[in-house]
Amino acid sequence: MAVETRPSICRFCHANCGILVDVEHGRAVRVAGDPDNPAYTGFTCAKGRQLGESHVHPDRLLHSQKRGADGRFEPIGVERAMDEIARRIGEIVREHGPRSIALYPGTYSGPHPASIPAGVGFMLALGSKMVFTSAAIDQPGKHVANAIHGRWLGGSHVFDESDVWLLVGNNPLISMSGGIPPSNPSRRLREAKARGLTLIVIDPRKTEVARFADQLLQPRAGEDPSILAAMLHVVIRDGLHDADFAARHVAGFEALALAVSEFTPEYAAARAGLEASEIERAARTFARARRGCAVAGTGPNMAPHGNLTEYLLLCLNTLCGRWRREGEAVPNPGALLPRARPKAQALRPRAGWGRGEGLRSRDLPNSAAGLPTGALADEILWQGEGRIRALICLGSNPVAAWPDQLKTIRAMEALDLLVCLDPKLGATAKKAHYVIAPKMALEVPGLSVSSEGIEQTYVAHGYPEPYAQYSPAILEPPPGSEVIEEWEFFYGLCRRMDLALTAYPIRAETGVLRESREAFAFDMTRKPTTDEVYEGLMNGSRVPLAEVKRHPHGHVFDDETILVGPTDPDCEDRLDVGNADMLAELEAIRAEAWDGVRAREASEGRRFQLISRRLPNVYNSTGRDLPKLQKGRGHNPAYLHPDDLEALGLVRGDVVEIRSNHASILGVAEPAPELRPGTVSMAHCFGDAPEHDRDFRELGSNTGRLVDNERDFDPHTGIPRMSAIPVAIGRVEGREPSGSR
Ligand SMILES: Nc1nc2c(c(=O)[nH]1)N[C@H]1C(S)=C(S)[C@@H](COP(=O)(O)OP(=O)(O)OC[C@H]3O[C@@H](n4cnc5c(=O)[nH]c(N)nc54)[C@H](O)[C@@H]3O)O[C@H]1N2
Ligand SMILES: Nc1nc2c(c(=O)[nH]1)N[C@H]1C(S)=C(S)[C@@H](COP(=O)(O)OP(=O)(O)OC[C@H]3O[C@@H](n4cnc5c(=O)[nH]c(N)nc54)[C@H](O)[C@@H]3O)O[C@H]1N2
Ligand code: SF4
Ligand SMILES: [Mo]
Repeated sequence: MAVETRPSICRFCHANCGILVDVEHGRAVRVAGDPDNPAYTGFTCAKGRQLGESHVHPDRLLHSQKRGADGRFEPIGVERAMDEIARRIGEIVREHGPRSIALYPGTYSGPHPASIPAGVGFMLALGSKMVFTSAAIDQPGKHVANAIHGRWLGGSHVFDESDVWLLVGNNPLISMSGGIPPSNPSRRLREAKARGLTLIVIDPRKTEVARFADQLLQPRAGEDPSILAAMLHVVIRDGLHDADFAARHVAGFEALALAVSEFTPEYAAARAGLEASEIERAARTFARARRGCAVAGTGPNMAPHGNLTEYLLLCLNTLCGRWRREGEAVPNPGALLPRARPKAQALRPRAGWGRGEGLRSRDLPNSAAGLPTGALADEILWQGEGRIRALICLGSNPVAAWPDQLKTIRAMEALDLLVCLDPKLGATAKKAHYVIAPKMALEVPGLSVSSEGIEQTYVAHGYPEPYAQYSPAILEPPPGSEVIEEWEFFYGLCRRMDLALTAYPIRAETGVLRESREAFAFDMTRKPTTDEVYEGLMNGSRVPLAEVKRHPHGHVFDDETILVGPTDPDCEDRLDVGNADMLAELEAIRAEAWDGVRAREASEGRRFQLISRRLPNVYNSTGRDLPKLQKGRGHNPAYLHPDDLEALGLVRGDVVEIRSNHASILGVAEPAPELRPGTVSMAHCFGDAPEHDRDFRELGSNTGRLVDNERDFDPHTGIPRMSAIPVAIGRVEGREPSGSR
């Protein structure tokens, strides 16, 4: 049979790269970048090139599974699985109320546009608000900060037009996140540098993106609030802020100025292990540029005070006026997003937390980042009325990803019903009562809408042009398999439970003001096709889906220029840079006896900081089992500075014990001269349950196990300290390590 080459969208990660797939005998035998794609221009990464392999992986589930009383899995027809699951959910709801059912959409709910809308629609139809997302253990500070700072309805400056960019703890060349557009970030960065862009990076590790930095600050982890407060101190002290903008659109300036007045560059530098001149220079460079944004990533959001870090970054952007003004064109008038209706005005702040029903555990509130996923294990293990008894994992893997892995495992085992929609029997799915085998990316129609829509939740993210792509399904599922799409599962449950399924559009937290979309009611009498569902979900898009479909290689729909309109004459809304809670948190940081805390940590042996990172060839817990990606290395190395290795008497490949005040894991030492000494940098979502600990060389170790979710957590979002964790590092010698104790 001839090889047929078909354009499509990669969905190994969230970046939606335009690809060309060679299909032969119904298999994707080769995946390459699509040079005819106008936004991605031929880019792919190693993971994307293995997308085809992932579909035919020997461990892929071709049938849904049910775990029997003996703990073994047997295949089950998916219709029967849905019958049984719907019945069980019905029983639990009748006995304990809808609140006892929770949904956790994770990483692989993103690539399929109908997945989350249907999952959340099912929960709403059921009457349960217990939807927990990975956003609350990712960058929850972004959501909280956006809410309490307020939204600028004209949108922000974007990367492609900027002359300065500040990255705080993110690595867009690997993660495809951080405001450098996900469409070929390395090309965009090279072009921007050639144009004269100044890149400033604040990261304890000289990352892939930091190699391009004009200024790299390599601080101690966890000191971002002090560093950013000191940058604001410099900006205000030297009068580098946009005073006209502040006078017209900003509230709280005096309070912020007072709060940062004690954060001198000298003070912050002492805390962060930097030179004061580095902070001075970064602040001046950032403020003196004309256009650009400051953006943080997962590192500082997982370190303590993530909300404050994100808030101070918004304050910096706002004081420097990095928002689009009247008469400027918006970069993306809308493709699959609705048409932009931008205005040069603020939309006043909203509550950052305390919104609606919270948790029993520790009285944690609901926040702008949603319910506190970092505490969901506690809510499942809760003794008493209102406990969560059933959990649906939608493309997610709690045992790999949640803080405090051992508690997470206890929680999964305590559930009356655990259902995973997952193509693998991974660390969590192994604990499930039912695993629903899903279709995979190339078997499902694709849309580039998640990369476009991210501007509505993360400042300065998304596409810098009205780009969109649609791909039909280009593969049939493997012969003999019975796999379904995630939305079909929720639709199937609704049909069985006599519920009407409606998908609601997400509410924009930031980004350009746009026309609205309508809720989409699924036809419950005749099952729609996926294309019909997409059509319904994309209602109100500026470019009709039918038009997007006419461009199989993707297209930039730059037929319309939309300018930011004037401020409404009666607009009194302001962006708030003086939020009292945030400034009180900052004051508390200033009052900390930080050197005493460090001396105590050191006296107890915890002289290192464990920091988070991402590896190029895995996507959270996915990709570890693809031989061409791992090339024989299945573990997540414990990266340490060579000086630290020497001081510890270690060489590459030695086994170390990494101990927090909560637990310990084993790691394989690897030298990394790009690290700030005193840090250990290790990727998450590796390892498995304790019975596999001895296989740490093949499976890696789970850094989440070191996290205590109850001792050191954010009171508003519940995210525990997942980076900048004080740890002891010790050499393991004289015995064959047996794993974590
Ligand atoms: N210590 C520590 N913990 C962390 C982090 C950290 O940096 N450090 N990072 C956090 C972050 S940012 C996130 S987002 C979370 C991630 O948290 P999760 O989303 O819970 O974890 P993943 O490992 O991404 O889970 C994805 C699951 O989807 C399955 N899957 C793969 N392909 C498909 C598919 O096509 N369809 C379906 N339905 N499923 C599929 C995979 O097998 C896997 O089980 O982890 C968080 N946890
Ligand atoms: N290849 C690949 N791509 C991915 C993923 C993956 O697993 N693999 N995961 C995806 C997911 S779920 C997400 S959320 C995004 C995340 O995207 P990013 O936020 O860009 O994630 P990282 O690449 O881990 O970058 C975090 C950086 O923070 C630094 N850091 C750690 N602690 C601190 C601190 O306290 N302060 C400062 N200033 N820096 C600190 C680390 O050294 C690291 O370089 O990536 C996505 N893309
Ligand atoms: S960056 Fe993400 S979307 Fe692009 S090729 Fe790699 S895995 Fe696929
Ligand atoms: Mo994430």
